[in-house]
Amino acid sequence: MMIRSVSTQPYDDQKPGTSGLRKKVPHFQQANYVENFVQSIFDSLEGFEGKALVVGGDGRYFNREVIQIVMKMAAAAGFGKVIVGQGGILSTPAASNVIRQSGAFGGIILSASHNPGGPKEDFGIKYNTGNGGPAPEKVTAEIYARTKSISEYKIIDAPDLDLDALGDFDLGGMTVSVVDPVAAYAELMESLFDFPAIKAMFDGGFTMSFDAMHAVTGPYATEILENRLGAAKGTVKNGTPLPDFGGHHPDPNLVHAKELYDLMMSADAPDFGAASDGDGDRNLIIGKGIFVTPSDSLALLAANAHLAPGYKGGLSGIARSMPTSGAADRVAEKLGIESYETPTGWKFFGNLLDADKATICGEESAGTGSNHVREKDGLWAVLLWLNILAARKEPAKDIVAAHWREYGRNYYTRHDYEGIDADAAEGLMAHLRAELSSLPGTKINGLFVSMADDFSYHDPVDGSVSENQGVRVMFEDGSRMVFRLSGTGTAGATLRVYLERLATDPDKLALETQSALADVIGAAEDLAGIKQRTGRDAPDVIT
Ligand code: G16
Repeated sequence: MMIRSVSTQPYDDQKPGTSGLRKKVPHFQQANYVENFVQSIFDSLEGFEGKALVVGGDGRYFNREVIQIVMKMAAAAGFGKVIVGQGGILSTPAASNVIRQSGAFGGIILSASHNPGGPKEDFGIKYNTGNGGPAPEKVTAEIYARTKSISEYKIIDAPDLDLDALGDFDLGGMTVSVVDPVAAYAELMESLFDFPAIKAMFDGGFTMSFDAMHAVTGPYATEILENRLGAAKGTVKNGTPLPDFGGHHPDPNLVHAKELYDLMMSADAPDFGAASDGDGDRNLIIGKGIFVTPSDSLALLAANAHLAPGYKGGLSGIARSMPTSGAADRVAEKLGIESYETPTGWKFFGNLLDADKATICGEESAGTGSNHVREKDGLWAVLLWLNILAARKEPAKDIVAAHWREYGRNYYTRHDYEGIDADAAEGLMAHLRAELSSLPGTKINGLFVSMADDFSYHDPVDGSVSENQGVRVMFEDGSRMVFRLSGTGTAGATLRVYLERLATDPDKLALETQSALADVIGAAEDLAGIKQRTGRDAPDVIT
C-alpha cells in the first residue's frame, strides 16, 4: 500500500455546528478542504487502528466523491475496515444502527440534512462515535482545534472503488464492506413495532401518503411501508433519491412539503400523511385534517409508546430540547418518570440514552427518536404513529384532540428569519442578553415576565456544562418565547424565534395557532426589535 503524505494549510472556518460541518459544495471543493477536516477527525481520535469505520451519506451531490476520499484516508490512517452503504447511501438513523450493530469504532456521515443539494448547494460531514450518536462537544472541540493547526494529511494511492456492488473488497490492505443500506434497519423496525397489526390496518383499507422528498428515505419507506407492511403501491411519493432532491429543499415542514399538507387538508385526504428529510432523521406528521407539531408528536408518542412491542415495558424518561414545547413534560409527570431539557442538538441526548435515563427524545425541529439508535429517526416516528393508529383504531385527529383534553394544549410556533446579516443577528442576541437581568417583573406587550435567562445545560451524566444555548423569556401566564441562532445554516445567520402558550381551558383547545399566540409574537417583536434589526417585515418560514 502506497501512503502519501500531503502537506496542507489550515482553514479557519471548520468549526462544527449543531450537527457537523456544513457548507456549500464549492466551499468543500476548495483544495484539501475535505481532506483537512477528515484528517482532523482522525487526528483527534485514539485507538481506532484495525477497527471499523462506517461511512455513508444521503446521496446528495458530492457524496460519492467524498466517500472515496474518506475510504482512502481511513486506509492510510490504519482503520481495519470501512463499512459503506451500497451506492454510498445510508440514512442517518441507519448509519447509527450500523455503527452500533457492527461494533464499529465510529462513523462518518455525509449530509446537510434538510438543506438543499446540488453543485451550488449544501454538503456536510459529521463524525459519530461508537455509541452511534453524533460526537459530543468535547470531541467536536478537539476536531476543530486540530483543523486550526493541521499541516499534512495521509491518503493512499488507489483507484476508486465500485460502491454499487455488494460484498467485501480490498482497498490498500483495508477491507471495504459494501452493505445493503436498508435491510438491517428494516429488521430493527420490525423488532420494535407490531408489523402484523399495521399490516392488518393497511389490508383493511387504511390509506397513507409518504413524501420521501427525493431524499434518502425513499428506498427505506418503499421497503418497509409498501413491501413489508402492504401499503398500496404509490404510497411513497418522490421515492427515488436524487443528488439535488429534484431541486427542492428536502425539509419536511409546512413550506417545503406544502403539497402533502394541502392533500391532507383536502376532502380526498388519505388517512395519514408523513414526510422525511434529506438524510432521513426528521419527520413530518399530518393526520387527515390536522398537522401535528413536532412538540405535540413527541408528547403523543411518549404517552402511547407502550402500545408498541418495543416499548411495552414503559419508558425510563423523556428528553426534549429546550426550545421544544413543554407538552412532553406533562406526559412524563403523569407517567411518573423524569423529563430532561437539553440544548438544541441530538448529540446532547446521547448520554441520557446511554445511561438509560431517557427512552424517547424529541425536538421541535421535527426530530423524534428513541434508544434504538443514537440519532433522531424519521421513519421510526412514522412507524410508531402507525402502530398507535393500528392499536387505538381512531383517526389521528381524534387522538390528538383527546391528548389535548387530557394534558392541555401547548400552542406552538417557530418563526425563522433565514440568511440575515450575521452581524445584525449577533447584535440582536447581544441586545437580548444585555436586557435579561432587568426583565423579570416588567411587562412586554401586556405580558408579565416571570423569568429570563440564557439557557445553560448541566449534563447529569458526565457533568459537562454547555452555556449560551438560547435566550428564554417566561411569562407569568405560562407562555414563553425563546431566541437562538441556528447552528446548521450555511449562508449568513438564521434567527429562530420559538413561541409557546399552554391552554388548558377545554373551550380554548381549537384556536388557530398564530392568533392564539398573537400577544407572545408581539412581545417578541417588542423586545427584540426583529424588523428593525434584520430589515425583514416577516419571517421566511413559519412552522
Ligand atoms: C440538526 C440537529 C438537531 C437540531 C437541528 C436544528 O438537525 O441534529 O438536533 O435540532 O439541527 O438546529 P439549528 O436550530 O441549530 O438549525 P439536522 O436534521 O439538521 O441534522
